[in-house]
Amino acid sequence: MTHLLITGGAGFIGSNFVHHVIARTDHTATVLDKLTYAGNRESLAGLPEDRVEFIEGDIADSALVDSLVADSDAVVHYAAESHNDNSLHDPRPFLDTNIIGTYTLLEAVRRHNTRFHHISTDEVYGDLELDDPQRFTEQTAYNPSSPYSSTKASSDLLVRAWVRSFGVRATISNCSNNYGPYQHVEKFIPRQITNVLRGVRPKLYGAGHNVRDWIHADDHSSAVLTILEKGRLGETYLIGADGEKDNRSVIELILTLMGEPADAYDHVTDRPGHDLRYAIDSTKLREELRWMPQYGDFEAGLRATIEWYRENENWWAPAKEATEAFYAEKRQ
Ligand code: NAD
Ligand code: TDX
Repeated sequence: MTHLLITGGAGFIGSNFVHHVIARTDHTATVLDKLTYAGNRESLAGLPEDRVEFIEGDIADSALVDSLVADSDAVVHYAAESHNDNSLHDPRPFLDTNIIGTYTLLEAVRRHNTRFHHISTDEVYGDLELDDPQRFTEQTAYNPSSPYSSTKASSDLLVRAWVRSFGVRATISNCSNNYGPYQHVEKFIPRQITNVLRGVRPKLYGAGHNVRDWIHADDHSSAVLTILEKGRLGETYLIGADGEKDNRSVIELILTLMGEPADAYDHVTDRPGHDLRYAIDSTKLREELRWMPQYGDFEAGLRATIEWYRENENWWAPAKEATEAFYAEKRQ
């Protein structure tokens, strides 16, 4: 049996991973999470207390991190400031958590020779033209656009350096856009679903031609577990499920699935520096580690996600007002 330290496990993808691991393995887990505005203990409700321990704390707290790493067989590192729009208005927390926090964890796993898996994003590669036949691969050069993605790129480079210079036993994964339960209402899909549930018109940035490569959060979890179990140390694996969709199509599909006219949304001020297109080639992960996504049907996954938000208003309602107040102030 393995004991995992999961950072950011009260956030969207981290909590999905905790549920996935508890359901599919006999591992135990300690979740280390600062409970920022993005963290929610309710996302871990119902998990067995004898298998999941929760610690509220900061990944940049080296004494705390050291003691937790000492008691763990492996660290899976999700904690981050994760929202591009926030990073455009106040970048500082992104440097503190994404760079200094990752550095703090790396120093601890180096001291204790602990297996480390670093969660990252396809945004480190910048963006692609709409008609570019190429997709991102593990060989694509780093070219981040936003404060968020530049701090994630920095954290990836720290991991690579700690592998090469100090022999840290680490792997990295860069995944595309996730959707599914427990995603904060600041993000595109939950923002629009909860707007419709509240009788508010969805908000599309600019013309909405931007393309994102959608993957269900549970497929991200199975990929991370596969890399943790079978990945080659020092390697990077891209995670994606061939889910490219433009934002306009996604907003129109949400409206249609929720019984509203497909054009009942507003165009709002575009995001500065808005990346045009992300697209992942996950051949390495599929061929080398035999991973396959299970949620091939985006429409079915989206319908289930809409149902989840319909049934879990208690989970998202407390964050909705503050999130929309932020967007209203920034006119997005
Ligand atoms: P999220 O914002 O929903 O969750 C982040 C969690 O980290 C929260 O629970 C928060 O409280 C916690 N946290 C923040 N700062 C902390 C600190 N200093 N110490 C301890 N905990 C802290 O983010 P998410 O969307 O679940 O993303 C998780 C990870 O996956 C991030 O590393 C992100 O870069 C990566 N990722 C996200 C996506 C996506 O589509 N959302 C895609 C690819 C990669
Ligand atoms: O109200 C909105 N309207 C809109 O058109 C919002 C919130 C977003 N958008 C657009 C911007 C993007 O093109 O939708 C797309 C998705 O936006 P986000 O949900 O903010 O995600 P994105 O910026 O693509 O980044 C996400 O995927 C990669 C995650 O937030 C990152 O953490 C991850 O690394």
